Amino acid sequence: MVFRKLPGVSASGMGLRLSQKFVFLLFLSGLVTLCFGALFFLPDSVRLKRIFLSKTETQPVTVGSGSENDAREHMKRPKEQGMTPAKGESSTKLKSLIRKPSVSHEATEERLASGKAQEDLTLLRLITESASVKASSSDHPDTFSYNKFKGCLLKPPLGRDGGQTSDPTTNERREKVKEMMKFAWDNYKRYAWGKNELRPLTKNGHIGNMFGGLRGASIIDSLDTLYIMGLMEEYNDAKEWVQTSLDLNSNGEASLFEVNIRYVGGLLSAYYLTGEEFYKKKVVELGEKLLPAFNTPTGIPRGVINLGSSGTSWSWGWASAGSSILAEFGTLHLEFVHLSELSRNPIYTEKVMNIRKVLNKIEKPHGLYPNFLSPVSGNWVQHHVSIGGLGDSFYEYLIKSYLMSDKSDDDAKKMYYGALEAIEANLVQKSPGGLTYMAEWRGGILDHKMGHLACFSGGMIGIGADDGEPEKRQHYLDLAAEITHTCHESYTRSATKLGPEAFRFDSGGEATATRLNDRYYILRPEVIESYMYMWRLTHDPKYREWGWEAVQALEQHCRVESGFSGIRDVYTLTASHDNMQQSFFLSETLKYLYLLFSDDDLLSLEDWVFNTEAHPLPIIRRSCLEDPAPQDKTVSE
Ligand code: DMJ
Repeated sequence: MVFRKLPGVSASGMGLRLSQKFVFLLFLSGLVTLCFGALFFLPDSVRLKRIFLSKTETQPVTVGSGSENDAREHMKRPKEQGMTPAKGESSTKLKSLIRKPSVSHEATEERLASGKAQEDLTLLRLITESASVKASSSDHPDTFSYNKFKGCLLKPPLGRDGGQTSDPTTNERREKVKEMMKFAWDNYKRYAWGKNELRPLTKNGHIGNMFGGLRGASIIDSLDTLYIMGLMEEYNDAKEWVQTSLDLNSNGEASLFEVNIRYVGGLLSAYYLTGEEFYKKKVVELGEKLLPAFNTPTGIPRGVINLGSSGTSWSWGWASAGSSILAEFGTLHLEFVHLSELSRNPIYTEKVMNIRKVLNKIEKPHGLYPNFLSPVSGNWVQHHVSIGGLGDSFYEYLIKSYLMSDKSDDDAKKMYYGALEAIEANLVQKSPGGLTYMAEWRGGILDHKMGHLACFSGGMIGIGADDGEPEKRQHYLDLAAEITHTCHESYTRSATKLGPEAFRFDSGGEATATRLNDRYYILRPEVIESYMYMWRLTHDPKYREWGWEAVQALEQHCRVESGFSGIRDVYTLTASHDNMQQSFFLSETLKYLYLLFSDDDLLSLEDWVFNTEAHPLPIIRRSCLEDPAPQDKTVSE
């Protein structure tokens, strides 16, 4: 016994004074704590830790490719970053804890006795800590369920009869468009297979430098078009190429925007339409490679990214003072939200929500969004505003984000209608001949020019009309129709009946290109895109007629022996082809034409939004997707 009676000190009980007892107890409890803590340093401490910690905390990092840079660090399990676990047992378990509060008293006691209550508490702590991002991750089951997704669609994706109409003329036209697609595809396959685009005059492939060494842009862009047209042999060739030959381990410099809208968008659509798991795997793998572009002081991504392991990014050399471009960083939202949806990793959504936060914080001149923004300071670099090139799809993605969220993304809605109001107040003009157009704005001075790219805005304003203020709905629909009419005029006023790259409303011109270098047409879709939306919204037969005029003009002036080509001058009948079959001709121009001549239930707008490359992405019906009841209403084709 180490205790002994000290001389001159009064004793009590065991012969120790009260103060001595206190010192002894203090010593004892210190000793116990020390011994207990030391257990954690023993080699076999993992077993002990398992008693006290949730499994998630002890599992090794399995997601992501290393720690070369910040973005890839984010790809590790979110728990390590102090975020909600995006997937894994703890969130699922917690959900069950929370959703089943009626656990019996006996069961609770049993868990207490077995020490499991501690685990429960740890799990509860985790969910409390992560409450801020709970909605984007822990409410999700571990993996995306394709069947459940399909059960949440209101209509079969391909409609009742593949979208075939009961009108024979419309069907013939639809068949014609399908034949054009087959012709474009067959020639691509024959002369440019695996390259990015077909050069139809020289009968070879084009690689270009937009996709950072990625190949097969025309294949990825065609997957969904081939599929909805029922060109199954061709679709299967495309699918097989993606499975066996789409190599994502490229080390080149890519446009973040182009890779996102074409590759990410194309793969996402292919997955949602077919349920083939390899598309999902590929697209998430590709999504990871895009994340380093967001490593800037503001989180606004730069335009160019190295897809290799360095993940370095920079701004386009031609963009003002190292700025990022509105239409580029503003055209990621739809795809990135779906990347989070499929991967169960909230990082993608967080990245695009941050862009929105930055945009909401800065002051907008007259409520307008200029085209160039510094990713370093978060300030506008120039006051050039355009609904055409450099700005266009940013506006498109605001309204489509709202629609894709099943009308729950109120921020997007607010930003869209706010922007539209500013556009109407500052940019929308009426020509002396009565044509409504969108001018460009340069620091308060109007440039009375409208780009072909800006012609998408007829469709955009159309699809947003119904959710505007009640008293403005008809006005928006009228505005959409007027702009679509103006864009059609830009076609009818040319010799070829195809529209120029840009048309003007000054120097005596009305909806015509007055400058030589604006006269070209590169198989762009925007005018036809607006016809398609306006047809769906109004069923005015003129839109189908206008689409048919475009088909005839494409056949006459752009079809060559081995594919379709852009032309250098829409005002002359002496053909001068540019020798390029753009991949967006397959994904957008021909798809929108096909949809125009189909029933509305082919890729119904009740279920789908199209990304800016016309790849259909499903509306996310959160309440249905998260309904724990099994889906039994799987929609059949
Ligand atoms: C396409 O790649 C997309 O529509 C993009 O938003 C704008 N340009 C082309 C088509 O013109």
